[in-house]
Formats: sequence, structure tokens, C-alpha cells
Amino acid sequence: MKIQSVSAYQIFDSRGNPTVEAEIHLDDGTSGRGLVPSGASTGQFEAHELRDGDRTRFREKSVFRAIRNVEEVLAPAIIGWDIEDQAGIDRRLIEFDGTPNKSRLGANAILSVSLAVANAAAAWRRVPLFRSLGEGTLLPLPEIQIFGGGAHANWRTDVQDYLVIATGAESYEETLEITYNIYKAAGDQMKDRGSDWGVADEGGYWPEFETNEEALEILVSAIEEAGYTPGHEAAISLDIASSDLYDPESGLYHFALDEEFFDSDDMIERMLEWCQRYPIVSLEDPLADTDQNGWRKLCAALGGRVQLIGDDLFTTHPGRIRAGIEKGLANAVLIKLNQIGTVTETLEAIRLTKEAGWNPVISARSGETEDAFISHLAVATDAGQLKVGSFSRSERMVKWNECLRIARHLGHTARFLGGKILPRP
Ligand code: 2PG
Ligand code: MG
Repeated sequence: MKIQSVSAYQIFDSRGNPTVEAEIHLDDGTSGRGLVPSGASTGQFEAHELRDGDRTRFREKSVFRAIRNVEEVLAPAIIGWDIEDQAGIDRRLIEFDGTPNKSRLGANAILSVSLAVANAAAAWRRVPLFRSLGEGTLLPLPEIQIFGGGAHANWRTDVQDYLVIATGAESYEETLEITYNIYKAAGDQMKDRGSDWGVADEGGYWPEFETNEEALEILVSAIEEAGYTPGHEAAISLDIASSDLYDPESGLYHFALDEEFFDSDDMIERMLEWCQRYPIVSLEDPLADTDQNGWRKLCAALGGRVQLIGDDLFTTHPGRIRAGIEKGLANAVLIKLNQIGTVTETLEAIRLTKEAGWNPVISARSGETEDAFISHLAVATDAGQLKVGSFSRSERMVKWNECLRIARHLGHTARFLGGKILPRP
């Protein structure tokens, strides 16, 4: 079935910032939309998010140029193409941009079209998106944020995400129940402390802590309070997002809350110590994207027992992932569609990661939309893990809820590996 029209609009993400939505109509009247998310702690190697930079419109954040690029450049390039040829269409979108980081037309423009193609193809095939995208049947193990910090909470803590993984759950549904109980228990603790708190960009609590480590202690006690044994039913995952804490000139990491500076070796030491003292099973961006020596050392020391996820390190870029695999920098890759800008390149990033025996973790952005594409992507590719933010706010819950619907759809054919998917000593 052929593409008849492509249009684009400015909509708003979960922070209220402008973002791009594309809509594709096919010759038979079927349609599909693509909604683009947006990061705050963005990696320097990400594909380019095009914003107008016009001070008189939405504080420079409007995306009218990206929208024009969809309608004037990308639409004519793909009208009349077969909707089932996702790879061919994505190749054409990339060619029409012509830059290595999609900076001419904007990765937000390109991704909106690529996502709309995938959604329209699923609608035309009359199957759910996950079935149209792949053959997978594996329900993901969620990583769910309890406390938010860093760039998502005005630097209340230096560590960006304190998350839990329900390692002891036997089903996807049970992961949500365990996490729900821990999230609520953490909320009770916030009330008991009487300190100032609210929720951060991804729905996790945004509390006042004295130190970065205090948040870890409270997280452990919230797991206990909820009736679980830390490290058994539920364990801890951290996104340090440490590229934001790193000064490449001095080579130092700065934990402002703790008034500490670390060089790479000290940072590795601190991560090893935390993994020793707390039930941590996963660390994301424990080191900066340019600190490759540090990554290699940390991976040699910890990679056999803790999941080490590269987010800013790889930016979902197949070339960067391939190089990282060769150098042994990590053992998992965070997968974000808008870091690379097309569905096809994202699928390639996931394929490479899995081929190396590493874990792909499909992830939302801190600025999200009401779309649940990534839930389908996680199941379609048997990725095994999904990170969406916390257990509150509808732009987050829509993703967790969509996996429940996919589980119902799959019925007895659904699989779940739970904590077994994580590296274990
Ligand atoms: C991350 C993401 C999501 P952002 O660092 O993993 O938590 O944040 O979208 O701001 O890059
Ligand atoms: Mg991250």
C-alpha cells in the first residue's frame, strides 16, 4: 500500500515543551502517527534535535522549521512509497538529510516520519504495532525510578535516577505490583521526613537529601518497608548520567551535593564501593561518554556481576556500539529512538547489542509524550528490559499499561525472564 500524504504538527511533551508529530495517510485511507520525545541530559553524540531558536516563540524551543522540513522535504521524498518498506524509507530520509547527525533536517523531523511509517504499516497490516515490528514475545523487566535528581530535578542530587528492578518477580504484572509497593513506601518516608518534596520530570520523588548516598539508604529502607528483601525481590539500579558531572579539561567528576571531586579511578572506586554496600544490579553511565579508559577498567572489574549500561556513551548509534563491543566498554546499551533518529537504525542498534550477548534496555526520554511506541519495540525485539521513568504520570504509565495489553494479547505465548536477564556472579 502506498503513502498518499505526510503532514506534521507542533504538539507538546510532558514538560510542556514543543515537539513534532507527523501523520501519514495511505491510499486506502489508513493512517499512522509519529510522536517524538525529547531529552534533558542529552549526550553530545546524539542526533540533532532541531529547534527554531526564535526568542519570540516558546522561549526558542518551537519546532516549526522541523515541521516545514517534514512537509517540504521529506513528504515529497516518500509519497508514493510502499508503506511496508520501512528500511527503504528510512534510508531515503537519511539520504535527504545528508549529514552524519541529521542536523540539516533535524532528527526530530526525521524520527516523526519514521515512527509514523511504522504505525501506518501496522494499521494497514491490521496487527498490533509489536507484531508488525518483529517476532518477539518477551515481556520486559522494568527499571522504575523512585527518586529523580540531576538535570531532571534541578540537581537535588548529582545521581540522576535511583531506580528499582523487581528482580524476584515471576511475571511482568508482578514487577508492577512490587514496584508500586516500593514507590508508595518511599512516598510514606518522604511524608514522615517532613522535608520538602515533589516529583521530578519522570515522576520519581524529588526530595531533599543530605548526600547522594542518603538516597540509596532510603531506597533500601523503602524496599524493606514495602515488605521485600533488598537484593532478592527487588534490587537497585542507578543512572549516574555522569557525563553531566564530568569536566573533560580537568578530567574530574564533581558530586556537588557531597562537595567531592573524583578523578576517573576514584569514581570507579566509588562505584565498586556502592555495589559492595548496596544491592545494586545495574549502573547506567557510571562514567562520562569520553572516559573510555575508565569504562574499560570498570567493566573488567564489575562487568561479570553488574549490568553496565552505556547511554551517553553509545547514543544508540550502531557505529559507536560496534566500537564499544570491540573495546569491551560495557555489557548493555540504552536504546532511545530519538538519539539516532530512525526506526531502522534503532533496530540495528538492538540487533548488534544482542549479537554481542549484551543487554539492550529500551528507554523513554525525560520529555515524553502520550505515545507507547517503545513498549511495542521492547516486546517486538525481545529486548528484555524497559526503562520509562517512575510509576506515576500518564506519559509514563501509558508505557507500563501498554505492556499489560500486549501481555493479554500474547496470552500463553508471552515469555518473561525477569531478573535472570541480568548478569549474575
Ligand atoms: C536518561 C534519560 C531518561 P534524558 O538519561 O537515561 O531517564 O534522560 O531523556 O533527559 O536524557
Ligand atoms: Mg541515562
